[in-house]
Amino acid sequence: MSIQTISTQPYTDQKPGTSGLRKKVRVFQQPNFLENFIQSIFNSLEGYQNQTLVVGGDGRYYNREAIQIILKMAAANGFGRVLVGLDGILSTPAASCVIRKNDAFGGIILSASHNPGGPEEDFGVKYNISNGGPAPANITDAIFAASQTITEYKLLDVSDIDLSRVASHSLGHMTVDVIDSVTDYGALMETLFDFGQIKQLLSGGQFRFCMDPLHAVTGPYATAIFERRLNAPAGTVVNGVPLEDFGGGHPDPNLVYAHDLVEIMFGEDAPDFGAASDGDGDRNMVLGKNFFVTPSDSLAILAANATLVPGYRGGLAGIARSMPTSQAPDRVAEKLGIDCYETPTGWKFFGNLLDADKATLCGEESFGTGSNHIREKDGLWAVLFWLNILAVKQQSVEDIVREHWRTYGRNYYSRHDYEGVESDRANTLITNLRQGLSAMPSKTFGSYTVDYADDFAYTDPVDGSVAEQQGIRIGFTDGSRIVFRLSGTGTSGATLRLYVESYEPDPAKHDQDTQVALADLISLADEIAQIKVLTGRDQPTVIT
Ligand code: VG1
Ligand code: CO
Repeated sequence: MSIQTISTQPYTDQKPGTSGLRKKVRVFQQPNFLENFIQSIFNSLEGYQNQTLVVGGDGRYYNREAIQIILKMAAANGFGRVLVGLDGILSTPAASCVIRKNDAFGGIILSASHNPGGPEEDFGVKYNISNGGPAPANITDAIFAASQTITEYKLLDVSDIDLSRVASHSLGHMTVDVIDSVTDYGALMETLFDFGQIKQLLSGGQFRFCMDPLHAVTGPYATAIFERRLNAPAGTVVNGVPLEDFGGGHPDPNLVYAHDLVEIMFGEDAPDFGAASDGDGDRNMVLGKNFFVTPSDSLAILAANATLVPGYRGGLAGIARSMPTSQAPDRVAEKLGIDCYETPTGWKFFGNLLDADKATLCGEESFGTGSNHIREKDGLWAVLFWLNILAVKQQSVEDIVREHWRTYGRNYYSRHDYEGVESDRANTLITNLRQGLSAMPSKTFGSYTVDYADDFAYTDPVDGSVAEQQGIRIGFTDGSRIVFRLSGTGTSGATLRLYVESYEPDPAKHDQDTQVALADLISLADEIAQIKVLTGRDQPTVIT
């Protein structure tokens, strides 16, 4: 058993995006590509000798091979212990939980989240720090810088470890503990929610619930927690076995990709509550009987009802939402007399707010909700939160949402994605918008007058770090907004995201179809950004 030092050369394309490094599997399989990136992570860190590292992934194609490589590299680089999920499986929220619970130095999560999996699809690597959250920009910048000058990496020359049983192994001087993927996470959930009451709801025979993990990592967690621990009937969890290619689908919980669930929830004799989660288990979609809850509304409703749930009985310190997320949570914060922070897209921007106890609940419009219990968004947590509220209030999902709108007004909200656009065209569109910003204020478009127009910049209130160029915002005097930004998680071409929001206080006008309610703003967005002309697309690829 010896430490090998292997010569290598930099790859130029190892810059992490919104959430880690995401590439096609074939790119990761190039000689030394994964090894370079892992060694670059280690090279950019200090003080990890003999410390604990957590490793796990969403089970997608190449997960197991990557984990064996990472274990051998961690051992050769001097880590003392690695905790790895059984079969290499850890959901993103579970990894965050395990890092925090075991005082680990950090963690490596293997996932491309909601992107498809399989030999021709996507893979990803993300580094999380000791608070359990995604590495902030200064660390990901350092990793990228290290990847540009790398000359060698270290690997322990040993055979693979058996990840299929919970057991402890020695790898040189390092210990590898294969841990049950669900135990720590399940125990944490039990401290936050009223499991007794949820159990009564789920096992009473009256209330019907359907959970669809889309053949991704949440399957084992959902089955263990809902069906085994909370006595939900067998079959409550559908598509619950993680597959390397997610059954060929997009493990993305929205109305387009979670079609099985959508059919059930909008079909005849639909269950009372339905939910789906994404590839790595950090996203959630929540549905009532024939009713869709937007992620922005979901965050607002969880916040407004938080004191019904044991873990949040003491109230919230604050709320944080990403900039493109609707302003529905702001209205709840205002009523509660707490702050609502507006951050750039990506969970890494919530870490400091959570650590400093400035925010308790956080959320993004992209089906992400979470709290200070960990430092990642958490799909199953959101589902349990809703179940706890439903168990207490004994109302339907739709009634709860409509009651919320009556109290706070309704924020009509939609996101239009233009996927796979040529990068040059997408960049031109954003550059043009940027150049037009200064001339925008006070301009009128039909009944809309521009109140402000900027390229969103964020100063972290805790460490003062600044993030610029985080999305073009155009706000109108009636409170409506359109936002444009380019995705930082795609693996081919560019994805343009258009976010549109308007506010309707009048309950008599809360029954409109979202796309109809937003139609004027949507055509205005096209007029301002010339989306059709510049992307060459007539319509978005996905509307959520
Ligand atoms: C997208 C979402 C963003 C989310 C990120 C990671 O990023 O918009 O809100 O934090 O994915 O989510 P982008 O840059 O493509 O818009 V996940 O579930 O992929 O870890
Ligand atoms: Co995800």
